Amino acid sequence: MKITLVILLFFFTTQLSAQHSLVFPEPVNVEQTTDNFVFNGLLTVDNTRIPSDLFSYLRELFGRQFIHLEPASAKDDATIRLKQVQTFAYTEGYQLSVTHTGIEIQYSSYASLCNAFQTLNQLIQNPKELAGIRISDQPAFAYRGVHLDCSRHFFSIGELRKFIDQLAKLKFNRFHWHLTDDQGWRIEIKKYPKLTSVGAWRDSTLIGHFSKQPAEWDHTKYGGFYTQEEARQLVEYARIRGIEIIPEIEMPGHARAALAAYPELSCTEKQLPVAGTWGVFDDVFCSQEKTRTFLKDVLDEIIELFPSQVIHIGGDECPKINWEKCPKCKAVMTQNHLNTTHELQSFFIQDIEKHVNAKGRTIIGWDEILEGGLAPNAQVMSWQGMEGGIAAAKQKHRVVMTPTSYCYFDYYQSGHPSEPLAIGGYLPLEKVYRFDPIKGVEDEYKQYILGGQANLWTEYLPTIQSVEYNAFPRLVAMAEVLWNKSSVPYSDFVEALSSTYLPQLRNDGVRFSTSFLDPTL
Ligand code: TNX
Repeated sequence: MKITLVILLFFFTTQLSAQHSLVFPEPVNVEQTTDNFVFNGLLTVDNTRIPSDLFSYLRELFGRQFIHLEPASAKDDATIRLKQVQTFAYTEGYQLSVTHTGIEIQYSSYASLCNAFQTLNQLIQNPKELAGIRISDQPAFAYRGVHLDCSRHFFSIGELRKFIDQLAKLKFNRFHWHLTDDQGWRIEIKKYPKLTSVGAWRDSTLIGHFSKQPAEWDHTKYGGFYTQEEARQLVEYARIRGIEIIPEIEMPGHARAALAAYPELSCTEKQLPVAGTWGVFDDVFCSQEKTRTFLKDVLDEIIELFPSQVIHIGGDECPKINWEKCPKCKAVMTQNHLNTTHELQSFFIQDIEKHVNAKGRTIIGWDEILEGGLAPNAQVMSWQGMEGGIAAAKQKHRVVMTPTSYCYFDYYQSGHPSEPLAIGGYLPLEKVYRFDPIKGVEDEYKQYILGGQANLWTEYLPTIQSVEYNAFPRLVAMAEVLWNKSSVPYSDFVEALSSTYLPQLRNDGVRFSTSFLDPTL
């Protein structure tokens, strides 16, 4: 009898803890109570504790749920009571409780306050009553990122704002903005105006016309760019929502758009167009000093625009074939006693790093920056697998894990024949949910793994709707991985996703895939 009771109790408690709450990503500790708070569509808060731009955002966020968030007339009668504390081990953690007397939030920082309000917003199911609850929460990883390639296809600032709103809801805290690549340079640089007057535009004959016959091809221009003012405003927009934007300027590879604008920066100095097809191209930035000076000038303007501690300098997929044949590169090698073009790549990145470090910032690059020796303070974004990241962590470099097998959201999410054409690969929702950014990392090096990131490369994602379709719901799974290491069983996550989160996405006008619901795919 006793044993049955224990088994029953065990079953009951694990069942309870297995369920996913209303909040995505699932908070670390959730205790449901029956001490409900009854109210009437109006929540009041001491807004002197909330920066005014955050308060305006929160009013708009809650307004979408038909909740009026108002400043409390007197501090003591606020229905949301805020208390700043210094005791949380993690700066982003918070505590939130709902009782019949109202809502109490304990927070420690701006990020923590944002996270608490995102949680509260998701708890609201009806504008008259909030179920009693006690939450104490903190993220598993400090870096929770999403990358979007705005070179292969261009997305307007309005579209990016809507996207960032969705990232904020899921408590992502980094937006990696891929601004340059072979097929388009997307950020205004005052010193080099041709980067955008020439480099932001390509002939759309081949790409963008997948479904057309050659006879139907036109030669219209495709492209666009962000002005510095627009970039500044987006940085601010994201900051208010607790998200830091990390800009990426690709070097020495993926440079065809820049070289179309300034051919003298390549080894051959040949005038080539902005790339009009996908892939990896042999024409890259020459390693000569003139080119490195150009890139330093570009980075100076980028550093002015983006306050992020890290600046992404690309570093991936740089064929060395032109460097091998280039007298200017040969001279750099001789002068600096370099034996191989891999060492030359390392020299190139280290030279750029010195410049960025002198401005008080840190570089981050794709894992090819390990080749020929890692720059002394560089952080590594490990994409080809976990190995690059593990090797970098062993050298005590900070790492963001973003292996293709778990993090490439340009891959197919199901095998259904109606899936839109993708770059290849197969990454279903469940696999994302099973991602572990510290798998295979020895205990003493785990501290160097900052977190993980989902990457949205857009060769095959021509519109923001197609980006959304590939992003959701896989981003919800990634948020769970990075916030709570997927603490809830997958089947419970999926159930809650369908009943609770997908309706919210629908409500927000965000496209998403439901292919995960079909177990045969
Ligand atoms: C590899 S990941 C790339 C990108 C492509 C992507 C397509 C990385 C650093 N480079 O240039 O868009 O694959 O999946």
